[in-house]
Amino acid sequence: MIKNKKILVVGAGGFIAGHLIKRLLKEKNSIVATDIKPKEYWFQDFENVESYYSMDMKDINNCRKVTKNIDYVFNMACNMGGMGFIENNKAECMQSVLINTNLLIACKEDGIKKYFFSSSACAYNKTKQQEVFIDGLKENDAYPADPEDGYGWEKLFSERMCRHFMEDYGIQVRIARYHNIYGPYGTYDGGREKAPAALCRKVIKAKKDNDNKIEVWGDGKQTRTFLYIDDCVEGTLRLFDSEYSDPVNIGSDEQVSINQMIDLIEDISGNKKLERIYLLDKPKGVRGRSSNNDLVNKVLNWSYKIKLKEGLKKTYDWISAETNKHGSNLSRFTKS
Ligand code: GDC
Repeated sequence: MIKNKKILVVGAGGFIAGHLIKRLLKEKNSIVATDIKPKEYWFQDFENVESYYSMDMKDINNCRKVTKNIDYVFNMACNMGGMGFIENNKAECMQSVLINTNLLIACKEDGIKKYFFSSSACAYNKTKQQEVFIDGLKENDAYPADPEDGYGWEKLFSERMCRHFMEDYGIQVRIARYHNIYGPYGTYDGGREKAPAALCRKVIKAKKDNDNKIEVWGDGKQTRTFLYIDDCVEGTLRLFDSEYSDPVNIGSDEQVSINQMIDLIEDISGNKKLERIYLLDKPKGVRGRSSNNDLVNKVLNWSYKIKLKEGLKKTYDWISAETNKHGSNLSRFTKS
């Protein structure tokens, strides 16, 4: 694992980066952290970060300010969210190409040796995700290119930009395709939340209000695989340490329907079964998505550990504590 290095983390105020930084600090690395959000809205507080900046990394001048004397760069920044956000904000999502491109240019100018890019399962060809239960997506299923409109195109394009900076300028790149990462210290309300946090929140609220219904987007039969944040951070660091420079799935292969995930959350809540109101006109994304983990198992000799029920319990307990603390007031985890 990386130790005693100086690392730039871009998107430091976000969910995955917050957990990553915590781990990098534990390994005695020194961190330069940037995010477009003002510091009070970053999802985690870090007392011992060497320096932090609230600035827009789409601007190359800002990238140039922070790439000096850095060993490694983790680009965890993009304008994103769950289906409710990415389906309705395609232009916003696509502009994140500017962050990755300008950051790579600044890295090249400053002789950065190694660069991490956080890609997404949304890079995969949509036509391979039209059935409810599908075989796990293998890395070469991203081509021929037909990714999620907007957000997925940004990810696929940026993956290739990384590859060309490696081929043409020798910057080592590592690229993870994340499959719906969830856990504490992430968005659970406000429009950017993904299904695990959104459905935990809805079940918690129904219990509190003594309501017997929840709203579900789509018919609940659509499937996904969800990866708990601790496994995501472990996989990310192992991938960074590896010799493998093409994109790799970082996901779980525990494929569930949204209905099955709600069953798990209801069990965790200890509450009665809720009536599900299916909202068929809400954003649904692909019909079925699952991660094939053959490559990650082979190149990292590693597999994720945390089962969905265990991860959902930790997430549920955290959201429950947050909503008790903040009530209906917005917290930094709910502002979009
Ligand atoms: O938002 P998401 O988790 O993103 O939605 C999964 C499925 O859950 C969708 O079919 C959605 O309609 C359904 N769903 C049911 N109820 C709800 O209340 C709800 N809220 C939400 N958000 N969904 C609900 C994601 C991207 C990410 C990321 C990952 C990578 O797509 O949004 O940005 O890149 O993919 O795997 P999902 O899995 O479609």
